[in-house]
Formats: sequence, structure tokens, C-alpha cells
Amino acid sequence: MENRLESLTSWDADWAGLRVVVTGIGKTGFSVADTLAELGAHVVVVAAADDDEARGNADTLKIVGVKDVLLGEETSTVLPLVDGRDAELVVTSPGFRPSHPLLAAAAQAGIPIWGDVELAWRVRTKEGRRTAEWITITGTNGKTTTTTMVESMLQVAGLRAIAAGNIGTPILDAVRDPEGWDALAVELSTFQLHWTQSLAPVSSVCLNLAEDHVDWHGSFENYAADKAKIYNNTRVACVYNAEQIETERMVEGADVQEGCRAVGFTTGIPSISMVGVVEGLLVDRAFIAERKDSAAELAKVSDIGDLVPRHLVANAAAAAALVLAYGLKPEHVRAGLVAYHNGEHRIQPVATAEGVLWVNDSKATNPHAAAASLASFKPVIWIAGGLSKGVNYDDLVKAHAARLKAVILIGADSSDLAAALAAHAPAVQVMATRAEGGRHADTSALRGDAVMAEAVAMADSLAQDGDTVLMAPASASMDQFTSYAHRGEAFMDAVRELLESRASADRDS
Ligand code: UMA
Repeated sequence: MENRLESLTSWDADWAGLRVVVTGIGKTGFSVADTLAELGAHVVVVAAADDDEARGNADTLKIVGVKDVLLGEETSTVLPLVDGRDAELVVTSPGFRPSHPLLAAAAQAGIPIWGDVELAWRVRTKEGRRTAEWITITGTNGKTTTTTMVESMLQVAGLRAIAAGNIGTPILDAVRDPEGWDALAVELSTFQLHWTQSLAPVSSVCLNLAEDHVDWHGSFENYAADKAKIYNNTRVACVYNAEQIETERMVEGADVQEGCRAVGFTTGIPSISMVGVVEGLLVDRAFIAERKDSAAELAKVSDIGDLVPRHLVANAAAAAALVLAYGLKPEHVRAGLVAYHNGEHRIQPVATAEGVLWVNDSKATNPHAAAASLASFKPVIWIAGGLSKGVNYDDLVKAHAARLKAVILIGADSSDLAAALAAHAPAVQVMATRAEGGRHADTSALRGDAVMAEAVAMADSLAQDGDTVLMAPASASMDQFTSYAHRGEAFMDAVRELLESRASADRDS
């Protein structure tokens, strides 16, 4: 029985007929049962819940091929048979404690117990689908923030990436995406880590450790031991909290892969092999060749926000270490933090298609803001212009001319920007939308949408694999749009429409 499970390490392995009991019919249980049914396993689901939602989920699961769903407090404590025989495997939801009678019975009978994360790791490779690298994050506090920062950094690097796990999207739902992902930022709770064994992330972190969830684990020691599992099998970097010795000890005790490094993060001055902070700058002293006696700037602490609490700096330093281990560049760390902090319309990745990254930075309403996003990408097809408010564009264009592949001007009158481009970037191709240069303001939504659709089509005609199309106007929006938000929405809609029409043309041909 053990042998059969050992061979189940990809989606394409032989899962057919495997007898599995799945506990829980919440987010996790549903995703597990649905996956196993699709794989052809014989599944019985057990849950204490017996409300409308649970019954609705049960009906759906039966339609997709789950053999039986047993709902109700009493039945949920008994380990059921599958096809009249003992189960070969139990896959449990995180809410079930290890001491739960059903799990205790399985353990007693020698039936292996996995969590959804173990199952997801095993089915992550599938013929014809991209296999994602995993970056794993746990800790008593700050998991969700750090996971979201990692996701943001991966996305501004042009990668197809998403956050999943304890953060809310069950990891199996992410893994089963038909196209697959380049990378997943995986938030893991100790309830999930308890049942993992074969995960091999590219980088991993336990952010911190404080007393929590002792009821589930039985003792603080058990809780800490489960947190430490985050580091097992890590391939490139185990990231630990240099201000909390317990996390460093976890790394020392971890069974990692050959060549894996320990990298610390701190909110103070970093020692060698750490990411930390020097005079308001987030710096890397771990991944640069000259780390022995220097550090490289990654971002300003102020890129994370105006008044940044210490724990947020710590989360940002940890996220930076995790993605640098994966191979991201300093500019991705910075752009990712800015995007994380400002949310919508600030260095917001919209899509990556055919190697071209489309980025919405409509909030860049002045040259200073546009400089931050221009510095993050190369080569750039830059959509810019609008209400200039009398600012000077010379320094901005001078500083970033070398990154520019082309510029597409929007705005009712972008002559100031055009003049700066002619003076300081004469070799760069500059195109204007038909609506640009009209010298009359028209803020109707219709006009703005048409301008943006034209700009996006122009950018598309120039863009090649490796380029970034960046809409960072360095100008206010009110000459052609109702607000910067409208301008950003218009850009994102135009990009999506373009990519959808291309996808449907591909399908038809
Ligand atoms: N159930 C029983 N008996 C039990 C416990 C649960 O029958 O003793 C059944 C319930 O009837 C229900 C199902 O189990 O059918 C619920 O399962 P669940 O409690 O594991 O919750 P899910 O909906 O599957 O959500 C879980 C995580 N929940 C927990 O860990 C408690 C979600 O994290 C996670 O987002 C989701 O999987 C997707 O991965 C939430 C959480 O509170 C946010 N996490 C804790 C935390 O962050 O501190 C760990």
C-alpha cells in the first residue's frame, strides 16, 4: 500500500481506483475531493457540517464522481470504508486536529494521512502544463502580508504567479489551473504543515514564532516542530528571522537539499548573508557577489508606505530574500513593494502574453512617480502624456532614455513631453494617438476609452518578447479621462480586449 502511494508523484501517475477518505467539505475538502475524483480515485467525504452549503457541495461532488458524502456530527467521527474495504489514504482538511477520532483511527490502522498541500505538491506536474516553483511562507504573524508581497514581486517581474494556500485560495485550485504557473507564493499554516512530507520549495521562511494554536497541536513544542517543517527539502534558500533565534535554529535542524543556503532578514543593519536596512534603504547582503564587504540597494523603506511599522519592514525584507533566491532582480523587489503598497493602478501588472508584460501605472500623475516605474522595467514601450500641469520632463527623459524602446503619446496636449523626448532621446521612436495634439479637452469616458484602445493597439504593434508596455503617463488624466482610475481601467480593458480577441482568433484559425 505504501509503495503505491510512493509512486503517486505526478498528475499523470496511476491514481485510478485509489480508495481515499477525505475529511471536511469546506474550501479544502471540496478541492481535494474534486481533484481526486477527476484523477479517478474512489472517494468518500466525511464532514460534521450538515447545512445548506455542505449539502450543496455534496451534490456537486457526487455529480463529478465522488462515491459518497457522509454529513453530520456523529458520522464524521467514524472512519468509513471505501468500496466496502479499508481506505488506502486519508486526505484531511486543516480544521481537523490530529487527535480527531477519525484521524486517530486512521493512524491506529496504519493508513497514511496527507493534507491538501501534500496532495497538491504531488499533482503539480502534468504533461502539457507548466510546473510552478513554490515559495513557501509560514510564521505566527505576517504570513498573508509577506505572501502578498512575494506575489506582487513575482508579478511585476512578468511571471505568471499567484498567492495560494492558507491565504484563501486552496492550493489545489491554483495547481489545477489549465495553463499552470511560473511560480506560486504559498502561505502555509501549521495545520497544513503538520501533514506535509515531500514539498521541495525553491525558498521558504518561518517569519516568527509565538504561542498560538496550542489546542490543535497539543503543546507549544509540537506547534514549533510543525512550523519548522517549512524548511525541509528547500532547494535554494531557507530564510530566517535574524531577530528571532528560534527560526535560525529551525534552519540549522532542517533537512535541506545540497547547496541550500541560510539567509537572514532583519530590520537592522544586515550581517553577511542577510537582507536588512541601512539608513532608510532595504539592502541585500546575501545574494550579491561582493557581500563580504558591501550591500546593494533593493528599495527605499518609504516605497512600502509613508509611515512603515517595523513588522512591515521585516515582512518586506523576508519577501525580498525569498524572491532574490528565486532569481528576481532588485528592481522587481522595489516595484513589487510599490505595487503592493498602492494597490490598484500603481505599477499594477495587467497581463503577460507572448513574453510581453503589460503594466498599469495610471497613478503616476507626475514625473517623480513615473520615474519609479520606468526604473523597474527594460526595454519599455512607454504610454505617457496628459495634463502636464507645467512640470518639466527633461530630467525624467534624460534618466530613462536608455530604457525606452518607443513612446506612445496620449493626452490632449503632450507637447512638453514630446519636446523633452526630442531633446534627450532623439533616437527613440515617438508615436502619437490621433486624439493627442487636438488641443481641446474632452473628458467624456468614450473619448478616453478610444484614446487608450488606440495607444494599446500601437504598443502591441511594436512589442516583442521581453518588452514591457508601461502606461505611466507622468501627467494628470483630466484632459481625456474622468480620473486616473478611469484612465487605468481604460488601459486594462483595452489590454484585455486585445488579448482576448487574439486568443479567439487563434482558436478560430
Ligand atoms: N470539520 C469537521 N470536523 C472538525 C473540523 C472541521 O467535520 O473537527 C469540517 C467542517 O464541517 C467543514 C470543514 O471541515 O466541512 C471545514 O474545514 P476547515 O476548517 O479545514 O476549513 P476550510 O474551509 O477547508 O479552510 C481551510 C483553512 N481553514 C483552517 O485552517 C481552519 C483556511 O484558512 C484556508 O484559507 C483554506 O483552507 C484554503 O487553504 C483560514 C484560517 O483560519 C483562513 N487559517 C488558520 C489561521 O490562519 O490562523 C490556520
